[in-house]
Amino acid sequence: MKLTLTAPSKEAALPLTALCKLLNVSTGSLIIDTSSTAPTLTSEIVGFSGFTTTLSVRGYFGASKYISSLNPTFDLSGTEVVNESWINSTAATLVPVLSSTSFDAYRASVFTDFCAKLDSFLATKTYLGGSDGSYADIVVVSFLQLVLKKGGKIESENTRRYFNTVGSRLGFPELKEEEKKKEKAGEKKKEGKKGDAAAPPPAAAAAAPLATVDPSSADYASNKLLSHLTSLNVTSTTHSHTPAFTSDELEAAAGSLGQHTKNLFLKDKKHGLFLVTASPTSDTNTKLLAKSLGLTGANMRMATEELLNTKLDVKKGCLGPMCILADSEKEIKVIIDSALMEKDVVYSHPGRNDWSVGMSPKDMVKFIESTGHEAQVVEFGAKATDASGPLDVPVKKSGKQQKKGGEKGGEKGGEKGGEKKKGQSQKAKKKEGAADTLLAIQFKKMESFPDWYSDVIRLSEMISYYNISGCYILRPWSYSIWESIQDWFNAQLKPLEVSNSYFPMFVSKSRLEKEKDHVEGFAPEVAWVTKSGDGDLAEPIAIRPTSETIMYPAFSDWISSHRDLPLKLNQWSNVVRWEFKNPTPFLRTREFLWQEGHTAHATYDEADTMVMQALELYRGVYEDLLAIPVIRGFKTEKERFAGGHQTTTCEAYIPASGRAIQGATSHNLGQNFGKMFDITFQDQDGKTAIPWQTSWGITTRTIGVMVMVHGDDQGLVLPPRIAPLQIVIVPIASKKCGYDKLGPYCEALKEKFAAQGLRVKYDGRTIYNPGWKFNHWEQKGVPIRVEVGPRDMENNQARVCIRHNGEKIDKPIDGIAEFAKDQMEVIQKAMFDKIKKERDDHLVTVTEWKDFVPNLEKGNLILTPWCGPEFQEEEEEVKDKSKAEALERAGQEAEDERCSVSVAGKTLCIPFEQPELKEGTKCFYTGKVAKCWVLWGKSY
Ligand code: 87F
Repeated sequence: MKLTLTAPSKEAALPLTALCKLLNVSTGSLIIDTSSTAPTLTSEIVGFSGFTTTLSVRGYFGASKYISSLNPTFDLSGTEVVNESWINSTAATLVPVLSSTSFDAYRASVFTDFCAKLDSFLATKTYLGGSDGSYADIVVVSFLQLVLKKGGKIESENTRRYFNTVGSRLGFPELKEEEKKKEKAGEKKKEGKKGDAAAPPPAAAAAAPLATVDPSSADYASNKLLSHLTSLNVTSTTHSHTPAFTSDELEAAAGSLGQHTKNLFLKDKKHGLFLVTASPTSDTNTKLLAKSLGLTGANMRMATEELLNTKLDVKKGCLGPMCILADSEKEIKVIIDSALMEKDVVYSHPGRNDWSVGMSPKDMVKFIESTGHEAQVVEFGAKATDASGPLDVPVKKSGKQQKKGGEKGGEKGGEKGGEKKKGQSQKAKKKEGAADTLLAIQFKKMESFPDWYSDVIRLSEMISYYNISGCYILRPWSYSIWESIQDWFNAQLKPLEVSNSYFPMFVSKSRLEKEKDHVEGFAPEVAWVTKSGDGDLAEPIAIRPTSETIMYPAFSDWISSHRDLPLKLNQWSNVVRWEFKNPTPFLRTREFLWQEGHTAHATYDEADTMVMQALELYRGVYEDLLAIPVIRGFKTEKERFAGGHQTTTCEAYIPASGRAIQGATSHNLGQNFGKMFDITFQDQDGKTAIPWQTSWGITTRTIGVMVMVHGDDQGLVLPPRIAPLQIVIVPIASKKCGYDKLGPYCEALKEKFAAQGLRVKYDGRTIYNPGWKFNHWEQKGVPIRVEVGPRDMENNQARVCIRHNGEKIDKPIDGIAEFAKDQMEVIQKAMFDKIKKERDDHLVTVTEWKDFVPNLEKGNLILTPWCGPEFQEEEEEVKDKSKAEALERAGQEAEDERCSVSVAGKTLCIPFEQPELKEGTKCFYTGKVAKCWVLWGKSY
């Protein structure tokens, strides 16, 4: 298809070109008529005549700007002035659909919404704008076509007619009515079943054929369990079939799909509620189950239908593991049959028994864990009737299910309990017993870094997933690290006379947009509150993405004389930045926690001192608390905060990904904000002056960097200074020497450590065996584990195990606490030194372009001579060229625009510590005289 179009400006034409690229159509000739300044567009497109409607401009600009911005390879050198609210509204409708790689339930619901609005608009119109088509129509119909290609469905009549009218002029295939009708008939059939899915099918009802449920259907989108599943980004397929009430009926209706589940909701007076998901062929004898779970005095019974309805929000016959989502009180324990864990795909009901959703058992566990429940894997024997032989007593596979560490079985089960055999490959382990690996980190850091990271933050109990993309729950284990950072930071702020304060989280539109440079480029990330209840707010209000525009009007009120300066405030808060790139817990999240400092001073020099003092605090957080070396420096013109005068930064390095990451920033804002917010003071000579301001911030990203830098294949490794627990004491009980004897010995030991000011815990739980505990605390990164067994007691000693290097040292009780206290500093330093060496080994100097990309590929940080911080275009060229070259070398065409990281080399900073720059040294890229050394790298 070829389009010939005339656009009134380059700005207007480029987004349409972008859209065409996205659609893979040729733009033919593109004539740019820049003499037209009107916000309406004159176009000549094959099959269309000229149009002038506001809507066309709005739809056109909004959609195309967004489409364009999603793909950095589009040439968008011209930037247009557009009404941000158009873009925002487009962002809320079209963008989630267009930016998705799969067309899931969420996208389907957005699309259905969009079509419904469009449909009512088109009830009396053929085109959006006037009597003939316009840009808006092209954009909207192209958009519809894109969604159709992704698997979307146009359900509404007017929209379908409209699509065919405009689409035929654009050469899109017609959307046939027959297919629609067939679809509708199919839907009606299903709807007939929907309301009474739990009622037995009429005896004469013909069996419904197996069919895949369209994720874009309204039924799918409105299913809470499937929506939650979608939010977890797991692969699944849902099938519809005849409602099934028993395993036999299910087998008849959908047996061909593969491995189904039987699900039990059990109640025990003493031990509470259990949701059991097992293979239909497993023996789910409740006595054996109770025994297997180590429950004493248990009498497990089927829970009543009422309990099923109230606790799991599901009707009888429709139960599946996903129903656990309803248990917000977390009172139900989830048990999974280990036989299911060995299957590739497992099917269960998503709350209705005429649907079965298939997913991998790992994803089933992911779902359960995302609801805040632990999935306990238990091995049930096969049913007695099963040909495989007599009934076995269920054996607990994971250590978590072991009852007592000291019992024979417990000792034997040590390895199964989660302790890893050194030198045994993960895969081999996985094969041996899938249930074991459930509680262990399943990925190796250097083999599958993102998966490893996800496992570590969940299994260490730092993060739980949440049902809004980009938002995560910070559990006590991670929040406590944040509190350590806060405590340390607050103590440092005192001598600097910076006071904590708190400002509102909302900001009015006029204030947010007062300083244009400041919001420019950031605008798409601002989240707005537009409604209260059903009503629209008189004016939308933004949720703070940062607080300059919230604090500085108050600064204007408070500052009038030099006596009011310096004003030094800090705030601990949450901020919201609605990112569209892939989120990563801690590193890139839509809401995050931070500290933001804002100060005003009488002189530039005072402000500059403050900037450096704040940066020094950030160095302290990274190097002294988190044991992560950083490089401090200035940002180049291109990378600095546009609203300010100069930006300084702390850059950290993550060896496992070969990427740098900005750790924190401190800005010298100059007088820019003072001018905009009318902040003035009478100086000592009585003259009116504008103060010099600074702002600086560090976020919960710190925690993610720490995990990535120090973690290993066993899980988290915490630097002692911020570890919520520094020592855990684990008793190794035996039949002869049980908890009764070991307990007091361990408690006394605990007191010794506590007296040294160490954060210590005695893990005397009898339901977990030592192997399970070793694994658990290793995953959580506790710096020292102290093991106490019968022999240790006899010899008046204990075994000290160091998490970060695996060393084990037997120490007499006398002096053990002093030793541990010293070890904390030894470990802290060793962890820092190890990472510093690794970082320094990846720090190279490059003076010629040819060496640049090969070093980026090695994951190196690259120091080059550079023509100067002001050469923005050249810097952009290096970025683009290095990306193109790296992709070519890797044999790839383009990067996924949703990906949060790029292969391009970016400037990280102009390090404060500059090596000598010999006279006559040339810039490695432009060949001009070099003015400084610049640090480059791939970054987050
Ligand atoms: C996103 C949306 C709107 C960053 C944003 O670095 C505005 C912004 O101004 C924005 N993302 N920024 C820059 C923040 C500057 C500055 N603020 C105080 C800091 C440290 C803490």
